[in-house]
Amino acid sequence: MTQFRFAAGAALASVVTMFLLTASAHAAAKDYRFEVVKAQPAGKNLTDVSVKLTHNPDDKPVTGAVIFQTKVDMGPSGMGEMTGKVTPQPADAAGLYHFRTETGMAGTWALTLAAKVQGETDTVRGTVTFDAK
Ligand SMILES: [Cu+2]
Repeated sequence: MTQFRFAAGAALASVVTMFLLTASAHAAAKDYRFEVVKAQPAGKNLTDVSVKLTHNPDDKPVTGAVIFQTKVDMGPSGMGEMTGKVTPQPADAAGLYHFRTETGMAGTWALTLAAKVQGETDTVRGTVTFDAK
């Protein structure tokens, strides 16, 4: 009986460990936020959007993240199926990430980003909104 209890306890402990590892990995991705710092018209149907990535626990800007997925759509205006084009521009040392967006109509658009952050196993994802003129 003692041996059985020990085995059950060990199994439970490993389940708890797995759960904690999973929970902390998910918490890591939520420790970040994307914010629009500037959205500037850059010609017909073009808007230059600058986004700041911040690590919430210490409120510090994140530099050197690799943005590997981008998308713009008109979801915030009730037209989620309407998409545009995003061209990432070089990031700067201050932790600002720049994108040129090409949008087919004026209104509020969503920019969705997926990033790899140094030291973070989880992908960091976020969506920001901006106005296209
Ligand atoms: Cu639209």
